[in-house]
Amino acid sequence: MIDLYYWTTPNGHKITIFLEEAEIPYTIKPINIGKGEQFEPAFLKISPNNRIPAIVDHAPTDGGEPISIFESGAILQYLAEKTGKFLPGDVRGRFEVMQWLFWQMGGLGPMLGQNHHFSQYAPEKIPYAINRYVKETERLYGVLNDRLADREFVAGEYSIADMAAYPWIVPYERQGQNLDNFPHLKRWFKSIEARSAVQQAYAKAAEINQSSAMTDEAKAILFGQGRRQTP
Ligand SMILES: N[C@@H](CCC(=O)N[C@@H](CS)C(=O)NCC(=O)O)C(=O)O
Repeated sequence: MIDLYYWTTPNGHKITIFLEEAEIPYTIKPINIGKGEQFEPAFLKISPNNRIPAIVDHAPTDGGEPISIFESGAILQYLAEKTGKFLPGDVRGRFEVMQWLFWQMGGLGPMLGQNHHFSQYAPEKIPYAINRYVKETERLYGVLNDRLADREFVAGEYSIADMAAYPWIVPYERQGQNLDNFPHLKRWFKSIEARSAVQQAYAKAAEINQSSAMTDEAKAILFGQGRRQTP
């Protein structure tokens, strides 16, 4: 059984999408990051970076003690290796997927996250910062659109690279983007949106968190974090 430490954000959705697609049983342990639950000592033992998602696998394939993992890319790779799904076994196919997974983890996620921050949440509207991240989002959308011009999915068959990228495209309007400008990306987006496992994953999110609005309390907790005091 897998415990998923989760909140209803793009990095959280990646993992519910995988678990729904692979049809493996899991228990959601909600970590409400807007209330500061990511700083609880028990969670920090699993996820020392105080970020969701994280998992604990109580039945690892080596038969040993439970394994805990943080960082959504590492979790996707772990689950793919455990189940033998959504990551090819051959070296070429595998690294086709891995390079796009790392592209998402190092580029698409962080840059679009900064876009959200400066476009939606920052107390001051800083035109330079908004423009920088909206343009970078547009550039990254263009890279993905070109990649999808002659293939159905990001890397071979539907894989963990698609599951990592999709949740970050969902808020495209908030990122100042119009999918009509990226027709291949739009076709890919619609095909993933229509998958029943993806719909299940988002339905779970709606059950767990009815309000996606960012409160002032949440902003105070999430933004401007400095070094944590060690106990
Ligand atoms: N690189 C990390 C990023 C995780 C991340 O930024 N999680 C956010 C929600 S999407 C979070 O938990 N934030 C809590 C906080 O900032 O304290 C991953 O992909 O797992």
